[in-house]
Amino acid sequence: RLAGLRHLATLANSSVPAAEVMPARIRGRVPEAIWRRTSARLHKKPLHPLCTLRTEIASYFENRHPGVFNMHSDLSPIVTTKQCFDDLLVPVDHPSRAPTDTYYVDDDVVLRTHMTAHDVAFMQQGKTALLLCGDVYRRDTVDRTHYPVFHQVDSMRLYPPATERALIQRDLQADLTGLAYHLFGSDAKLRWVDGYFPFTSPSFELEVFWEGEWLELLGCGLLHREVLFKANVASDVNGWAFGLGLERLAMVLFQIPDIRLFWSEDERFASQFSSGTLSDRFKPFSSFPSVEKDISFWVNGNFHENDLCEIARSLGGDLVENVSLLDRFQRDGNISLCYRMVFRSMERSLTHDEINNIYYDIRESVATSLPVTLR
Ligand code: FA5
Ligand code: MG
Repeated sequence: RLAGLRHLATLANSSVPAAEVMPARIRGRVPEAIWRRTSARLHKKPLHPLCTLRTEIASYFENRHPGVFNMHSDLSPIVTTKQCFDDLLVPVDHPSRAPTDTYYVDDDVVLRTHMTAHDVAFMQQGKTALLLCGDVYRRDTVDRTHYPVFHQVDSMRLYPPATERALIQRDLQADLTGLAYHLFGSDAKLRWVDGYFPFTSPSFELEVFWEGEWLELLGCGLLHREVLFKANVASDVNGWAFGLGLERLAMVLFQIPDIRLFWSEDERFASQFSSGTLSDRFKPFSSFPSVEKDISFWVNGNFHENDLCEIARSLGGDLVENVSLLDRFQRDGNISLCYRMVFRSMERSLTHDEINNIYYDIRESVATSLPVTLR
C-alpha cells in the first residue's frame, strides 16, 4: 500500500482518484471534506480569480524572460515527507511537520504544505527554471483569511556555473519587484525584509503597502547549498526560489472579503469575474446574519486548537466563519477554555435548527475525540 501511495505521489494531479471513488484505505487519515478539495483545481478554472492571477504571473515572467519559465499546474498534491520537508532541510522537530499542522495520509506521505516540495525533483531531472502552481494544505485556525486549502505559485531558477551569488540575488529581487509593480501598479510602495526559510540563505520577504498596511506578498531567497547538493546540482551552480500565496493576493486585488468565497458555487460570485483580468472587482452581495455558539470545556491532556477547528470544519463545512478563544481561566490547577464559533452562509440565511444540529454534533465529537470534558 505504501508503495502505491509513493507511486501516486509521483503522478499528475489528474491521476488522483476523485474523493467519491477514493477508498478510505487510500485517503488514510485525511478527512473526507479535505480530500474532496484535491480534485477542485480552482487555479485551472477559467475566469476564477485564482486562475486569472496564475495566468497573470505566468505571462509576466514570459514577457520578461521569453521561453525560460515553464509553468506546471497539474502536479499531484500527495507528496512524501522527504519531498515536503527532508529534501528542504526542514528540521524533524519543526512545528510545520506536526500532525496538528500537516495533513498526514500516512506516516511518510502528506498533502503538500507548500509548492516548494516539487523543486528538488525537477532539479534532479535537469530543469533550470520553472513556475509551479497548485493547491496546498495546512491545518490551521479558522477565520476570514485562513482556510485549510489555499494555492501557491512557486518558482526556481538556476544560473550558469560560476555566476556571482550577488548577481543572482539582484536578478531575483528585480524580477520580483517587477512582478509586484505589475500586479499592484507602478506607483506601489514596496519594501524588502529579512525572512527565514530552511531551504534558502539568505532569505527575504517582499511586502507591499496596501490600504494602510504592510502586506506580506512572498518569500524568497538563494537556494541553500545543501538543497542543491540533494538535487544533484553541480557545486559551482547557484539559483534562487520564491513562493507566494494566491488567495491573500486575490483578496486585496479583487476586494474579496472572505477566503471561503473562492469555493463558492454561487453564480453571484463567479459572474463578477467575467473579464478575467486584474481589473475585476468584487461587490459583496448582501451579507447574511451570523449565528454564534459557544463551547466550554476543561482541558485534561494535550489539547490543540487546530483539532477543534478541524472538527468544526468537518461538521459545519464552509458555514463556519470563525473559531476563536473567548475565555480562559484556571481553577485548582485545571484549565477551562471557552471558544466562540461563528456560523454564516455566504449565500443564504441560516436556520437556528440547522445550526443547533451542527452545534450538537460538534459537541459530541469534541467530547469523544479530544482530551477535554465539556462544561
Ligand atoms: C512558504 O510556503 C515557502 N515555501 C515560500 C518560499 C518558496 C520561500 C521558495 C523561499 C523560497 P509561507 O509559509 O510563508 O512560505 O507561505 C507562503 C505564502 O502563502 C505566504 O506569503 C502567504 O501569502 C500564504 N499563506 C500562508 N498560510 C496561508 C493560509 N493559511 N491561508 C492562505 N494563505 C496562506
Ligand atoms: Mg510566512
